[in-house]
Amino acid sequence: MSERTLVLVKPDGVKRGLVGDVLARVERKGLTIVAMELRTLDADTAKAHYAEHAEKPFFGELVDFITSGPLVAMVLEGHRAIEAFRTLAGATDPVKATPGTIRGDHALQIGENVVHGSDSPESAAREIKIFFPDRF
Ligand code: DAT
Ligand code: MG
Repeated sequence: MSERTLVLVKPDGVKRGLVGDVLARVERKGLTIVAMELRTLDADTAKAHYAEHAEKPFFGELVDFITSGPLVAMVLEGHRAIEAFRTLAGATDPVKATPGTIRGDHALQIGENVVHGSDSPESAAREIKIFFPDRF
């Protein structure tokens, strides 16, 4: 079951020089990069991407953080790509993320957890449209 997922190396990951590490893990896993771009989000795009969290107390911080510098957005394709990347990423809270995962190896704070990966086929379709309109 081939599917697509939207993955971000967030601004903390770019600043810390972790783009290569994330890409190496993605490629080693066998997922295919079918689109990729370095860009800095404006607040409206960030709010659209994280719309499901609009009512959360951390929403303001989340938008400030994700717009704080360049990020790398990519679309990955492959067998069960959505779940496959979420497994590579590890738990949202890096303290709980298993060592060997991206977050488990590289992060400590929940607000700066290096990567984003879509969590369902519906989210993936919505997020891919935000970052790569008209490409898929
Ligand atoms: P994920 O990124 O694993 O899909 P999520 O969708 O629940 O997690 O949350 C989106 C991002 O928001 C998450 O990567 C980091 C931030 N976040 C989540 N819960 C938080 C909290 N309790 N405090 C601060 N930031 C939080
Ligand atoms: Mg999420």
